[in-house]
Amino acid sequence: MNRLRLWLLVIIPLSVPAGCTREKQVSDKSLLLWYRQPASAWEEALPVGNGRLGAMIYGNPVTETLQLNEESLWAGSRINNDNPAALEALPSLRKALFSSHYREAYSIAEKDFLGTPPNIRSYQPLGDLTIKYEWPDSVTVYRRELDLHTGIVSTRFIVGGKQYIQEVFASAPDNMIVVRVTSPDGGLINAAFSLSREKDAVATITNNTGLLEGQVIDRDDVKSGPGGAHMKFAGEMRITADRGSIDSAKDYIRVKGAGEIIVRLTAATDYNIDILDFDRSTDPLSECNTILTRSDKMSYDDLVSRHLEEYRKMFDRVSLSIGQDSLSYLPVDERLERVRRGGVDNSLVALYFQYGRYLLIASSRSPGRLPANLQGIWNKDMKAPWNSDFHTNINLQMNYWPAEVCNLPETSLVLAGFLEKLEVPGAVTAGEMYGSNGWTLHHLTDPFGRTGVMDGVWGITPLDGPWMTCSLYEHYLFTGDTAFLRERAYPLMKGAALFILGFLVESPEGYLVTNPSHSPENSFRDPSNGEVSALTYGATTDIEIIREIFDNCIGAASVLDSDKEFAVRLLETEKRLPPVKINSKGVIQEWIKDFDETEPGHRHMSHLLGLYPFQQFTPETPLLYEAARKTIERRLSYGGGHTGWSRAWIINLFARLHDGEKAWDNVQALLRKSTLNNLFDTHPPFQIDGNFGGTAGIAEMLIQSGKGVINLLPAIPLEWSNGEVKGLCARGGFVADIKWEGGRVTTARIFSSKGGTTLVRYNGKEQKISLAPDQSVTLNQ
Ligand code: FUC
Repeated sequence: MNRLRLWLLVIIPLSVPAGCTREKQVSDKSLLLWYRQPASAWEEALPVGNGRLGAMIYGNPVTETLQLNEESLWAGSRINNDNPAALEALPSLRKALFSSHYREAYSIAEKDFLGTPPNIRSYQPLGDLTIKYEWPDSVTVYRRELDLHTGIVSTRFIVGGKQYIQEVFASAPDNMIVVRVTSPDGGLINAAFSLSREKDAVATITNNTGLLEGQVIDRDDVKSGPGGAHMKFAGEMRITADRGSIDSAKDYIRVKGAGEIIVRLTAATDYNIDILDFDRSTDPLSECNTILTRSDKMSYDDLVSRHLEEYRKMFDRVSLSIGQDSLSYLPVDERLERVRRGGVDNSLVALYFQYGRYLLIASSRSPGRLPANLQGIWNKDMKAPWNSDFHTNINLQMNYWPAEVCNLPETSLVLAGFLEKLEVPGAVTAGEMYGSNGWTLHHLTDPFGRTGVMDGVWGITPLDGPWMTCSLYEHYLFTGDTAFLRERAYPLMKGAALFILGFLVESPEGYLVTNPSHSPENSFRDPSNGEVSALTYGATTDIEIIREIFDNCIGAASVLDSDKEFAVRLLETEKRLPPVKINSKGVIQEWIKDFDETEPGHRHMSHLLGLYPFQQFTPETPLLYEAARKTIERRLSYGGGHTGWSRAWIINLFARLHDGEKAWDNVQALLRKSTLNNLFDTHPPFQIDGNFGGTAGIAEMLIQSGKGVINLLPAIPLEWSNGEVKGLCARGGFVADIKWEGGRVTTARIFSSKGGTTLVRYNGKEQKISLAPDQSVTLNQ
């Protein structure tokens, strides 16, 4: 058995593999995440994904691991977890909150509102593909990389003077993960391949095929629901080699003396999103068979070209360079270390930005049907942190913040598809718990569509369903797709508005308010007795969400020329909402009263939704805009932004305040404090929302758009004085390419897909442009 003794003797640029065209394999150095050593932990491994299947590749040339995921492999089962006592208890809960009897409110909420059961189960890994290589000598020169331009992870090393290359990618068109091992120097490869899983699965081998078949066995648990034999799943790999032999042993496939080995691997479950449940009419193994058989006759080059054609169509739409790329000769972990020590590496920022786009493509596109969860699609744990769930009080929303502006609108359609399914259980929750119409959900859900209250009293966030619909209207605003608005978005948006209309009640002050209500996941002190409470009525976040949903519905009704009376009803209701207030500290007041927060540096800043992602606090509302700035500064002064996603949000908030320097400070802090060596965001631990929020924030520093206005370089920091970005989208169906020097736009090309008129703000001036469909204009300094 060979031991890996020395990873790096010299850094030698390893040559391009034979059999692949240079064009396919080599791209811009600035788009490489490269390393001198294999991953020693999961957080250093490199991800690939096709929206449905994911793999984390360690790049170990002796014992290689591909940790595998399939998006729908979850523990649990479909249950209605609405607390049946909620509706009857609602009047007494409301009364207690209106009269500031917080302790009593808490007891009612805890007894009658928590979900039955109150938790969900976890997203689970599919298993591992292990490759045990047998080399005649030690591995010497080594390098591994993820090339964002191709979506291919390659590991290159030299053994006995010959170079070997392992390449891995996840193909969407062929619905599988592909591994190829080859040697451009004619070296021969001996390796053993096996599939395994920690539990609930059996691996078998027949000839050149490895199978993993299983079923999630859940134990009864009062917290997460009934036990039983739940999700069925299967994985299958087929191995081919150009020469040598392939033998099967009990639990592995051994290939000897091959010049090229190709592994095609896929997986399936019996999950059916249409019913948010397992579907025993689906046989996961035969699904795998069908998928792999389709490509039995394809060559590696066929598989690569089909993958590249599909992947690049999305990835290549946007490019970004910020100044000179002078550090890509260094591996990413070393570059990150420099930044952690206070260094500046703007091209690492550009790489981080593109990596966020890559991760969204990899975790949210067809053939996937579930949106990116808390870890995108990559999870190694049977019981993941926060179950790797769909968290809907900021995290799932944040996952999709870059989708439109970063020119990946199809990724948000996956989210839209899931919301359409959630509407069904969400309508039951709206009626059963709150006696309202429409639909809603609380602060998290799973693929089985649990929409009751989860986790604890602080999970009582009845407006999280409505908040989720904002991304639908954004998709329309960016793309101008009225068919999508009419057929898919508006019905869900209207359902959310109907829920709100039926949920609002009159407060002692005479406003229409939400009750119960809660500013995620913060709490306050009751000034009369110092008691701490999270629940209240009319928290500021709810007011902002309601305004947004109502305005979106009013806008949609006007575009679609329908529902005029409904729009009037929304307008009239909006007038009766409490105003967003500025409190005695000069910051946006988080609750209906000027309470002191128990955690002034809290990671959530839900009362700032009005600044980002919404556009309710703008320079046109100077008092609120200024108070919003003070709100962030206050949070930061008490240690805010300590989780990756919170830091990422702060970048977006400062970008909206047109404060490039502060936005940049927080980009630096995100890289310094909340980024792992494989550039995954860390909460800690790994949580992907910070990657997506960070990517959106960088875009927001370069372009912003609102009603009839596009703002170029609205928050450009001094440190980014020169650069070029291509392909960022603006509301109204516009796409912008911007080149700048000394912080000022030198040229900007604005393209319109639908035709339209907009103001463009740049270099302190404003220019009106009118474009026909598919027309563009170039603006100069
Ligand atoms: C929210 C956050 C936590 C974490 C969890 C998944 O509840 O408050 O920080 O991100 O989601």
